[in-house]
Amino acid sequence: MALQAAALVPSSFSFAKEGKSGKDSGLFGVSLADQLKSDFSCSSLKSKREIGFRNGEIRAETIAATPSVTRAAPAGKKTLRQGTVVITGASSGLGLATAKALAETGKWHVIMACRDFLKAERAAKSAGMAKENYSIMHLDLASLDSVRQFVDNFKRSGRPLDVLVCNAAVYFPTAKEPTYTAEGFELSVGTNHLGHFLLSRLLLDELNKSDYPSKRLIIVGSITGNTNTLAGNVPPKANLGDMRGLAGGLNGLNTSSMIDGGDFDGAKAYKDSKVCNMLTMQEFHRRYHEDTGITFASLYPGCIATTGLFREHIPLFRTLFPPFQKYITKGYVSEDEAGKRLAQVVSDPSLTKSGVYWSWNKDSASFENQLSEEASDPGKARKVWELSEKLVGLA
Ligand code: NDP
Ligand code: PMR
Repeated sequence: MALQAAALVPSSFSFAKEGKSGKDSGLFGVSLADQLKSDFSCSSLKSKREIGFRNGEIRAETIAATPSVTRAAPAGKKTLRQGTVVITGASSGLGLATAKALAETGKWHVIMACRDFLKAERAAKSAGMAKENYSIMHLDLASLDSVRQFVDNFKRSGRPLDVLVCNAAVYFPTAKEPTYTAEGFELSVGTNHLGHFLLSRLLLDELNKSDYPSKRLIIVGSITGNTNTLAGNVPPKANLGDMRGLAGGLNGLNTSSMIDGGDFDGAKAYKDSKVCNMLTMQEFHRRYHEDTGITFASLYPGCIATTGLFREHIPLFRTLFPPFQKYITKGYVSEDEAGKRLAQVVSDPSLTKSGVYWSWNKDSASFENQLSEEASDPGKARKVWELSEKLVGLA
């Protein structure tokens, strides 16, 4: 049993107070049960669209249908056309479950933006998604060329962009050494943050052009990047520091592979990338919400302990993590349920508020959650934005 527990407890784990201010300080003065309760209750581009199909998109439907009216609307109301949503990393886990939830309403055409066509096609089929409700387009977030190619292909597809969901992620908890993206950025921050940063910047004008009643950009965050929670206090904790590593390009050569300039730690790199995701969402909101009306949102969908995210973890962890989350922390959520939650953030008419980090309580009701001090720091958000712009070639 000791061995089993050890698989879940990082060697440096302790509940020692960290001298954090305000929001963080309540954490250690309460029982685990109390903490668990709160954790769960806790310029537009003018380029014309080229109509027609080019390589890069596998159409699941036989006819390239123009998004269509799907339902008879109540008299006097305009009928709503089928929305188009791009979901990155829709070949498994949360992305797939969200794609399924949206596709089966018939109101959405899901573009599954995936690095592995075949896997995505098999996943869509086994999820029972109807051919006319999805397409697959190639996207490898670990290559900025691939991101740019995806954006070109998308524009050529002639589809409008109504919602973009930045969902894909990688997690390397046991890696001793960093690995890198095509451009030489540490792979987890490079994929989870920088790839999505470029993608969403390049697609912003497509979103802006959409005539859909509620256009949205959603970047998936997580509790583990938020140090105002128990989960976010499991070492190694997220911490961007002064971002000297990010400023240097995270290449592990003349600079650290870690954002804060420290030694490589795969688990920390993932959590740091999630902080970047949540900060980026807020910076988008500050810069663009008022002018564009686009809703920018992030979320923690719950602990989906069974997904491929943990594929690089030791087998013992993968065995114990689901029951630990189900029965001990009670933070567990199934892939289906998590997919419904993210689908809500995509399409629920009541979730249009911008700049929000959504979470769900035990009854699966959504609420606006509080981000940690670091993950809500406007100065850090601006700095992440400006440094990232340079790294991806936008500034
Ligand atoms: P999965 O591993 O099941 O899904 C991740 C997806 O990202 C896969 O489809 C994967 O593709 C894709 N992906 C990875 N690298 C790339 C790349 N270079 N280019 C394109 N796609 C890529 O994990 P989850 O479903 O758990 O994770 C989805 C999101 O949910 C992540 O943002 C994660 O941070 C977040 N999250 C997850 C939680 C959990 O408990 N699982 C909790 C909180 C947040 P492929 O299939 O080819 O590997
Ligand atoms: Mg965590 C409220 C308790 C809670 C929640 C909701 C999570 C979610 N975790 C909680 C508590 C704990 N975890 C505790 C007390 C421990 C020490 C035993 C613990 C350990 C732990 C590990 C080793 N937890 C983990 C790991 C991982 O490797 C996962 C991770 O950090 O991935 C980055 C993880 C997670 N815990 C979560 C969630 C959602 C994760 C998954 C990853 C994510 O944020 O996307």
